[in-house]
Amino acid sequence: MLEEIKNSMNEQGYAVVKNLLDLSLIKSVLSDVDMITKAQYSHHISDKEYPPQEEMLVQISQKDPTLYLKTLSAIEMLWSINSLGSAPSLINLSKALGIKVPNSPVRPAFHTYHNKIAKELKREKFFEKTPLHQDWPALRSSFNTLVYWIPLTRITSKTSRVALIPGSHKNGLLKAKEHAFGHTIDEDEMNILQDFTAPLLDVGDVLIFSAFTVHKTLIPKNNSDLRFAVGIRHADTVAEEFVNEGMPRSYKIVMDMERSRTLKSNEVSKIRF
Ligand SMILES: O=C(O)CCC(=O)C(=O)O
Ligand SMILES: [Fe+2]
Repeated sequence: MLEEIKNSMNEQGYAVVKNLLDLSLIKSVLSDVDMITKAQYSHHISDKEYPPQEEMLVQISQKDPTLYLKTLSAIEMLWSINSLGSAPSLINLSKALGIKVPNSPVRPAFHTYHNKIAKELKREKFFEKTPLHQDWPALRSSFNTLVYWIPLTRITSKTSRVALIPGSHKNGLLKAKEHAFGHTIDEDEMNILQDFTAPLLDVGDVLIFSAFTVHKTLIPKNNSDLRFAVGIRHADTVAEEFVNEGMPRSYKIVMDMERSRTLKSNEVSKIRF
């Protein structure tokens, strides 16, 4: 099993690992996501009744695409999402694949796709799906950095999902240009690119790929599902190339001083444990 995963990672730059995650971890994320969605909906849209979750998220995006993106960002702060990334099954697999001291070079990402939400995001010039890219330029972490793409909903042939180019990790870092997403692979490099593969996954399965594997979001025709996935990265803290650079961080933490200034002191004292 491990040999198969290693071979696939070395040759194809990706591997599908069946039943890697405990379903209770995923249920706990979904339950938190549900509570967050309801809190945003009842406060910003209507406190009469809750429509199905998909409808609540569509309405939030229609009211204000930025509010929708803030909702995703709040979801990315969840401990339940962090628990997926630090699950012993993932940590042990990373170690078995050569990551000696695993770290998280970036916070977990909550990836969603829904046709109607995509339309609202496009309207405001936000990116609604990822273009062709490698993850490594946004991380600049160890060369053996692993990307775990963890579906929280079943991925069928009709679901939006990750499409990868097998073996593309072997070309190392490709030239990229700027894009609303951050960066995208330069058209000049396209001639080395061949066929895509877009694995189908059950909840509990994990798609793992090299941070150099070229991939993008694939949207099948007639897609109408709401898809949730979590993106986790494991990098090696003691990799030579990272130690050589003095272990830099690629993301800066900037405190929003404006928020702190506008807090009303009488609201703070209500707290009871
Ligand atoms: O979920 C997606 O559509 C894109 C995911 C992705 O690019 C990633 O996990 O690195
Ligand atoms: Fe990516």
